[in-house]
Amino acid sequence: MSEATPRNSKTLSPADSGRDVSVKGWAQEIRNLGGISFLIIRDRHGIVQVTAPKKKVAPEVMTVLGGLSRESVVKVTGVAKAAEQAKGGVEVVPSSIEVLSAAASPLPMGVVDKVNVEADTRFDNRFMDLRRPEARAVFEIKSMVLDLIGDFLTGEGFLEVFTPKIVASGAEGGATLFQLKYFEQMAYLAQSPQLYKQMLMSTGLDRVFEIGPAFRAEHSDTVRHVSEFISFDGELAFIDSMNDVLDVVERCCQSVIGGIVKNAAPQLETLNASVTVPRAPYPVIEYCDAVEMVQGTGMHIDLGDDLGTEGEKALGEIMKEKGHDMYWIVEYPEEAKPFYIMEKDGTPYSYSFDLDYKGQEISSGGQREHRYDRLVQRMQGKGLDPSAFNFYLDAFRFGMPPHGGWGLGVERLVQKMLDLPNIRETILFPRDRIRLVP
Ligand code: AMO
Repeated sequence: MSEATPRNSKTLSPADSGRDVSVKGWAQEIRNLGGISFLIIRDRHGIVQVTAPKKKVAPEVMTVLGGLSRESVVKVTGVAKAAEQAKGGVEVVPSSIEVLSAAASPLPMGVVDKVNVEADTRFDNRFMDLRRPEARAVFEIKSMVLDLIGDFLTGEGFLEVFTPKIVASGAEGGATLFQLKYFEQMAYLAQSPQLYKQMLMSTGLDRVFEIGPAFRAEHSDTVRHVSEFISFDGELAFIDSMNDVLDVVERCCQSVIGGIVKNAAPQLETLNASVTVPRAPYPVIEYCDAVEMVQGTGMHIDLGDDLGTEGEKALGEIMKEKGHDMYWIVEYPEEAKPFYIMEKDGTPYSYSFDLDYKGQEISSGGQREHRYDRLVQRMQGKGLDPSAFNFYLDAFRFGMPPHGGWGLGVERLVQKMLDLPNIRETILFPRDRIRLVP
């Protein structure tokens, strides 16, 4: 007997008609209608219909179908048959059905049922939730985003690096540090590769990027904060001004979003999402003007304040009306920015920027203070003890070029691009103040 040809929902086609095939997947739906039974098998790419007319298939097959529980994993072997009414125009008439793993019942949640399942139930049963094609499509897109970032930056001469995630000091403020015991010392989970990517600027590796986990003990429960996210960081040396950084980030975002529009049509269709490439060049709004624009909506905000979630949203609305999804906000007050950002001399402002996408910050960065003395002064000015940063400061004492860079939250980019209501939808197993499992 000839071996059955392995097929899946993508490769099985009416051209297989008459051929012995085998398909594997989850039993999404089983309908036993007396004279005929239908089994819908789901795999990564879609579904395959198995049609079993009682008169034409072996009694053992009908017995298996009669006792099969939804979401069991099966291998069906049989003959492919062109069938107009079946998805893809082809069905399989089974000669055997092997249950590779029987699913218990009841299921913790439905996979294809139309009822709305609470987000918490979905995240509690994420393995099951991710069986939904629309939940999985997000991760196919996220993976493409990461590839597109890598392709773009490699093309621009950037080197991919990996810096430690167990660190001795934080760079983004003590409030969001996770502390851990590291043998006989105290250590932290890295909030950002900030200090390390800057140190690399003194080595001759003058353009680096990193895509890796970053950890923040965020106490507030919001739709855009989690305690573990993927940070896409870049740093480049010998810049003339902050604009050199804006230029790279803007072209990178255009390339990534353009790539998704071009290559992710099936996933976008599954998600019922439409993505448009933002208009470029992105408008550059000075912080002071941004504050004025937000004030103009009637919201109370003072010069010097953080725009905050509501301010960002209000600005997003204004910019949307002007036809812009992406825009820069530049030159924040130096007081509001970390020690490593360069001050704009003679002003209370700094060479810093945020990139906002549809009313939400997705990236921030700036030109760095590369002058050792000034850097130490800035640390002291912010109440930090420079001696805790000697490992970092040393890299500034023996020849550090002017440099700048950015950090971009990959999940926030994906969330806004796909208009998802919550950042958690873009994370396989999200971590927040409450959630530590699964
Ligand atoms: P910042 O703290 O603004 O800057 O972080 C950079 C980007 O990371 C994302 N992000 C988050 N995403 C999800 N959950 C969180 N809790 C969270 N916190 C931050 C955001 C944000 O814009 N070292 C600097 C970057 C630099 O100057 O190069 C930094 O980390 O999208």
